[in-house]
Amino acid sequence: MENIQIKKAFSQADFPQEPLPEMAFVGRSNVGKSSLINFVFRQKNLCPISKTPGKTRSVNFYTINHKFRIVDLPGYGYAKISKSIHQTWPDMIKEYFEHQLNITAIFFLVDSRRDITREDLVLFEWLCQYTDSIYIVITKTDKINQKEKSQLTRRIDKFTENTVASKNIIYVSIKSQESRKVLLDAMNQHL
Ligand SMILES: Nc1nc2c(ncn2[C@@H]2O[C@H](COP(=O)(O)OP(=O)(O)O)[C@@H](O)[C@H]2O)c(=O)[nH]1
Ligand SMILES: [Mg+2]
Repeated sequence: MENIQIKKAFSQADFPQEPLPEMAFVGRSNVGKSSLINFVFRQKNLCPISKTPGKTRSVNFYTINHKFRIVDLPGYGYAKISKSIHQTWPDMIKEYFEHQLNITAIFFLVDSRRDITREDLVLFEWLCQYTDSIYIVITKTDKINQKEKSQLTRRIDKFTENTVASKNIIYVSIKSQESRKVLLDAMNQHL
């Protein structure tokens, strides 16, 4: 059983000071970020799952066995009035990437049933400056069939060609134990 310590940060001043490898999870609100973190660490309520998108405003740090951290960033893309692309990114996403220096990998989550938008691409490209180890994690794959999966793969190939992520695409579902193993294997490479 893992030892997990949780720290919620509402401002940069609350970010953990002790340098440990950090793996950041980024994704649109409701993409399945909290569910996936709970699933990987076999916890029921480590990350609260919400029916109301856009609720989490804090950066949540989960320190695992005093060895590394999983960082659950606020979901983006949820704004009642969105004036520009960047205004739908919570400020804390920017603060996190600009201040934490031990980011060893980024997991960029995309919902298998939603179209990849221009907003996703802008954020993805911006994130690429912070690490060479960026994974595209396609979530909720239990909801799509084989044909939809191939279509999705083609679209993703198109936007990742010439980027570091082209070989790091992971398909996951919290209903598949294999997904858990695949994710843990990827994380293990960045401890
Ligand atoms: N079918 C299915 N539903 C999922 C999966 N992962 C998450 N969900 C559902 O998607 C919704 C949003 O999940 P949540 O983890 O709160 O998303 P977050 O906003 O990105 O943290 C919840 O209703 C989850 O039960 C999955 O792999 N398969
Ligand atoms: Mg969440």
